[in-house]
Amino acid sequence: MSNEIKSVEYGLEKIFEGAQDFLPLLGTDYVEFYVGNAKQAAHFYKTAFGFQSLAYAGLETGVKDKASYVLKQDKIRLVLTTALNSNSPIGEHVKKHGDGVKVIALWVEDARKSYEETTSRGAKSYFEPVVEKDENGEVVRAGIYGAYGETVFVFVERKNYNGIFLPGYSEWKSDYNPEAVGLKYIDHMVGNTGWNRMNEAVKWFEDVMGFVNFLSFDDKQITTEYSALMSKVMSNGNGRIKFPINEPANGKKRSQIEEYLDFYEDEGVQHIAVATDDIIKTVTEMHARGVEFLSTPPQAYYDAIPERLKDHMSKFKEDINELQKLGIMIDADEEGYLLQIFTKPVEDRPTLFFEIIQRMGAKGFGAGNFKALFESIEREQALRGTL
Ligand code: TYF
Ligand code: FE
Repeated sequence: MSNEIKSVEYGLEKIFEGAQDFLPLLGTDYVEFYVGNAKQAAHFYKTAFGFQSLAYAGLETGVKDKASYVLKQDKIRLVLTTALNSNSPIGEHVKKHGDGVKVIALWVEDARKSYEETTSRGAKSYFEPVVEKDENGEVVRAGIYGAYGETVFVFVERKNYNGIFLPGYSEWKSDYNPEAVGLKYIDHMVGNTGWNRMNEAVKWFEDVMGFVNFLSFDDKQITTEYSALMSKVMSNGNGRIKFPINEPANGKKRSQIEEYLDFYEDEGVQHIAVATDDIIKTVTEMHARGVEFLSTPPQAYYDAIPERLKDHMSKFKEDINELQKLGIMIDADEEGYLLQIFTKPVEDRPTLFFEIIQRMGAKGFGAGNFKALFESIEREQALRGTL
């Protein structure tokens, strides 16, 4: 299936040749979750995902209405925030959605300009540029509402800030420091939109953010016996930031996207894909720490791998048996291959989950794995009675 999808047609180099990127992005700065109990969520991400304690803001640091724990692993920063009283927008968010991603923070050279360029193109303001200072320097931030649900984007300009995270946060020194599991950076973050909403979200990314649609999968490509969905991958100018967007499609049974929309009670972030350069080591370690992954694809899936890898087989370093034992999936495109695996949802509501991905040259999203992946998700849906 992956052979049918030609990323070259949408080559970013071509699209951006001569064009001006009005929103240059340096990377993902942090991802902030609104959760019911940030202390316990932080413990989970440290223990199970190997994140390290970085910073804290809450009662002890003079913040009265919320507590935030900041975790770090290589280039990834997660912020887990909870409300400290009942009349908080954070609590409202959790009441409606359960735990989930609220803020996608993007690292920029110029937060004011990012805010002006996007709001002048139609973005709705979340908050105007604010300058935050402490003895370690200055940070400028500004926020806009995003393309789906209540998810927002915050632009972060770090000037020459050399504090631990942001002004207002203290260093979080903990005696409990489980080792990292090899997660390196955020490869992509996927959003689920409602019925017939994907193309509006795509247009928002094009018009407001200057992104391009560099891969598309229709419901004929993404279908199983039971359910279907559509997906378009949006990328920024330098190709570093990618936001795929899904929408449910009609099938015999309930699409996993519909299940998400029903339980999140809104559009929102569906999965965060994090990169590793040793997926076998990372996944073995996460398993040992209690992370639950989707069930392993059937034998026939693994039997077909040498055929799928064809030209890349000579470069293929991993032991297929070892990958199979862990349930890791393999896909290839023109440029190379990739290894990926998906966790079960990390909350009681079947909403947000994680993907662990190792790219060995491939720039795609594992289209060749979609069928096996969605069948695995459907097995979970069946257990929940939500298929
Ligand atoms: O990000 C992607 O496109 C892949 C595949 O509901 C995927 O990780 C697509 C849709 C979905 C789950 C995974
Ligand atoms: Fe993904």
